Amino acid sequence: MKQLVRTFALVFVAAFALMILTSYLNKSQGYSGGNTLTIYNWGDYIDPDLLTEFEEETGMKVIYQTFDSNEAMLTKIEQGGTTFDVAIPSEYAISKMKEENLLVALDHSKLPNLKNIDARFMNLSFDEDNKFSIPYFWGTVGVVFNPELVDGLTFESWNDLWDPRLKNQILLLDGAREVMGMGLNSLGYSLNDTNEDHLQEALTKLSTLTPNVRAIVGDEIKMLLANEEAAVGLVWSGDASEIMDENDKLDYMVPEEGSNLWFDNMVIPTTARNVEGAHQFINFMLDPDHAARNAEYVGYSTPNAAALELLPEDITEDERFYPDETLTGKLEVYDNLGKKMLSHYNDLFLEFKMHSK
Ligand code: SPD
Repeated sequence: MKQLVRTFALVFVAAFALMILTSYLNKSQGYSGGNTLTIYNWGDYIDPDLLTEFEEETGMKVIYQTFDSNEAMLTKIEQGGTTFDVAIPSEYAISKMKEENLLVALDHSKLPNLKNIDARFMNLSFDEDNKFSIPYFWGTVGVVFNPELVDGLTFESWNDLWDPRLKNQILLLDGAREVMGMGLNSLGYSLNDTNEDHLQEALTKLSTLTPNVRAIVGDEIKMLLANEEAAVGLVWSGDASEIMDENDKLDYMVPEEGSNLWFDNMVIPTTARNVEGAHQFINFMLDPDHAARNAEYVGYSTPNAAALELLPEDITEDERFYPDETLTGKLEVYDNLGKKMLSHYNDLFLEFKMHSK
């Protein structure tokens, strides 16, 4: 009898340990299902109160994971073994995911709040008819600078960043397309250029920037610039807006040669376990009040026309963050350059990073 009780206790303990381990692995690897919803988003890109409200409203449990580049997000989803229900990639990554059949076609009848999105952000070339993706935030790539720390320098051109007075004063966001794009644009080339001579020229030009580069960093770029640890940063517009909220001495500009106009959209990857819940979440984020609060919290520009009505005018009328179509018309959206060329851009960026150390 004692032996039986001991065996039973052992089996019980083993089963309990297995349950805890499985639940830990599921959470850390992005597995979901049942009444959970797993969201995969950029870091610092949602008001956490909205996640709590969504859980309270729907009874679903949200598992939330973050990434810091489209490339990292793509690799993780492509390699499988995860069950992200919602992800928020940028346009060229969406185009690549479509090509690789990694996206679920959306049921628009479950997204009544889609009517709130400004027509300007719908039916874009990377996803016509928004069959697979729904606008979340949009913006530009540009330069944030602290006029008090730049020795009278003004910024109009990408080439201003090469001024020797900026020695060790520039922080760069850690993005292959953004940094390579800056090199290409500074030479007058397109940020979608695939000509090998132009790419090598851009790399050589970027390597001459290294004396001015203090560091290549992730989301901490906001804190470093707001705390005046460096004078200049290559950033996404929404990060600039957040930095300038923290420190109003700073300013943001988009260089005259041109730059990137980007769109981050919500998608449902084919690995989703909770497609119904994913639609509910997307519709929740499209609600004007939720979208406005999210935009105010993260500092990025909302494509939600009804949410714009709820935001203060000093936000919506700031043309640095809500540029009109005359400016955006001059900017370039990243093309999906294909697997080989995207990985070549990454390799060139890695080479530049090695020079910058
Ligand atoms: N910290 C949130 C960053 C989100 C930026 N997305 C921009 C992507 C541009 N390709």
